[in-house]
Amino acid sequence: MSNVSEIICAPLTPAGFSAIAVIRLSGKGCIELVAKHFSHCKKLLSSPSHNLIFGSFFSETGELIDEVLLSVFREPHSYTGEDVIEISCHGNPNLVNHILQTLLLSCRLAKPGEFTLRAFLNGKMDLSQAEAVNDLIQAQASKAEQAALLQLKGKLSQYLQALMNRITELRIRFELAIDFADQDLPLPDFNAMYQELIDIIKTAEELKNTGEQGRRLREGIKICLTGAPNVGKSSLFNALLQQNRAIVTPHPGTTRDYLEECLSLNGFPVVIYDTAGLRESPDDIEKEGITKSYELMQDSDLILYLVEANTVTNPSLQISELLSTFTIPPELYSKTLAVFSKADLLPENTLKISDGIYCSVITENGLKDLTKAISQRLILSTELPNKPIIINNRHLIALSKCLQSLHQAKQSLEENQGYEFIAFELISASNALEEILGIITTDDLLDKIFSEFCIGK
Ligand SMILES: Nc1nc2c(ncn2[C@@H]2O[C@H](COP(=O)(O)OP(=O)(O)O)[C@@H](O)[C@H]2O)c(=O)[nH]1
Ligand SMILES: [Mg+2]
Repeated sequence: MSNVSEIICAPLTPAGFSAIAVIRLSGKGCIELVAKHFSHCKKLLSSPSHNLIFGSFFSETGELIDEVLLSVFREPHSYTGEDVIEISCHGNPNLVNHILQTLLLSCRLAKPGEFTLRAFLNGKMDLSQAEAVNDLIQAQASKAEQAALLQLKGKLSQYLQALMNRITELRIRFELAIDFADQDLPLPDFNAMYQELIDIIKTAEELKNTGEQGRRLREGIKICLTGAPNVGKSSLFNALLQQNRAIVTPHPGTTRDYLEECLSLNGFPVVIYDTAGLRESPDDIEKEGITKSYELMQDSDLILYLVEANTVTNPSLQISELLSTFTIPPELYSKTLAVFSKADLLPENTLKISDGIYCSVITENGLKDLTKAISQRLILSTELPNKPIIINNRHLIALSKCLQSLHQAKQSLEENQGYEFIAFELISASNALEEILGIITTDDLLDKIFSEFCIGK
């Protein structure tokens, strides 16, 4: 772990030309360090926290580099909890570099996530909130941002803290029961304690069940377009993305490798795959592509199976009957949505399969119905519940560990094992939750978490 007393420095804004760029320094002495290069040195040194000062920034040799605006934050009222100073300069990468090089003569470059690591170490936020900072920056769609923001604001922390308190209180009651048994005192109300344990398990399980929604927010919902060659998969892929991404031709077998793109649906991040059409092919590359198509289908949350609308001649056919004619393994039926493509080629007044989704990329008819059907099928509600969602895989693993211990405690109680076993399991359950909040951590874990951050955060 790095030395927390060192001054660290990094640009907060991406490299490139922009109106302004911001460089942040954190650590005891950082304000004095900048003052050595600043025109209004005295004003800066006596500046209160949360103050802005305009002036000139000079190099080590006294050469004017830029006019800058300094934002001063005094410990503990800063992002990191230490003295922090942010230099807003003009957004020219050469200027930024020159200022940075000047500063780096007296301090060092911050590692990825190091500002947030310090915020965590200085108690400005717990570990789950620190991780939410990164999730928020990397969120791919509005719902993922909302979930990360809730976590950053401490919604998950409060929920876990409350759960931890309940587990601790229950453990203390069991520990007291051990003493009571020794001293021949009247026994506590075990029924109530059992009921409380069941309730705790239920609360932990409810949180764990949000993990699937969390995974979708983190990784994106995977939707795979499939069907025979030439049914219009690539055309639909482009229409959903609203860009000409995939090559479309009248020749079957055009798409041999798969394509992958992201879009946002109802605020949920979606990864959509255009795949090679399913057929017996003599072409090795196409065969390989078809194998890949099957793998992607297994891995997807939803399969859109395209069938050309005018090839379906029996309108009284049930969708379920139709599914059995698709060239996909039966275990995938439950996550498959049949889509009737090229609906514009149907003669007028053709009878259609009831509740079949018919669409055309030429007239764009039915495309809205298709996205609506996808949302319904995946239960992409427009509102997220006002409850925390587990979006982080590390948290999900720790929560599973907690639940395992809680279930073990329940079993011990049902089997009338000693209360010390139950107390032991309850301690393990709290420890698992403490791991999420970072009350229990190791340097390795912190290094791993914060190395995934970008520089300057
Ligand atoms: N009339 C009509 N033609 C379409 C539609 N969608 C695709 N096509 C045509 O069908 C052919 C095959 O399309 P493509 O998207 O490459 O099919 P893929 O092989 O399944 O990816 C192309 O000539 C497209 O222009 C549609 O909605 N209506
Ligand atoms: Mg194609």
